[in-house]
Amino acid sequence: MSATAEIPAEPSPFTLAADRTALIVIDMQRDFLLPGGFGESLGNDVDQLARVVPPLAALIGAARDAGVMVIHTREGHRPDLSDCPPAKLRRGAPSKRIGDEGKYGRILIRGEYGHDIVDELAPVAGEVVIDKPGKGAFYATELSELLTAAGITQLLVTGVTTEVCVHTTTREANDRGYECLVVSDCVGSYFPEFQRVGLEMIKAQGGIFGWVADSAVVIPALTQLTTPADREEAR
Ligand code: TIU
Repeated sequence: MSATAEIPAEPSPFTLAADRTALIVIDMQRDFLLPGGFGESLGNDVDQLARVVPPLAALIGAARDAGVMVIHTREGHRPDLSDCPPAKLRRGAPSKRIGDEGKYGRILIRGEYGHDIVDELAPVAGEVVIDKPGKGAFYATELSELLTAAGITQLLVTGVTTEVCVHTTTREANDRGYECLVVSDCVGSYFPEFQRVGLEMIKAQGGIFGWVADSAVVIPALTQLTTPADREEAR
């Protein structure tokens, strides 16, 4: 056990630091993953996202065991839609829009069943859930203050969708000085091509936005880390 662990990531090794890392789980909500939700209302094939759940559940478990902070986000809006820009509401020609009644309650509205996180990845007591009105998790949320207060400088980035909320959040984090490692099998897109290119774009140009590695190498690194209890004992 040690305070850091080396991950064989691309484009270069990533040194994971136990007490400076958070795992961020972006928008693993029923509205994106289940038939009848927002994702499907936009014309997407929601089956594409299901494969993310098992490896992400294992990764979250490893982070919890290592005492690494787990932060969940949910994209959604107030029931009166006052925080939903008209341009977002009007966008495209979907069968249903944000705020409409869907199979799991009003689509992408806070407090509705569909807005919440899928059962398999439900937050446990003490984990932070950030409600965000936009694609990026830093926009109009308390995330920045929370990470600063916790001394976090590195993010393991997971969730959906790769080219939308995962990319936007990773770019926001990169500009704020965070080192981001995107876990390739724990992010998902409705479009296989966007999944492939989205991951390429993170690690291109010497890691222009960050690093990429899959859970098969990130989980063993997490298990090598000392836990907060170990670190307390060593003091
Ligand atoms: N439509 C789509 O791909 N994504 C979103 O609208 N939000 C997130 O990515 N969370």
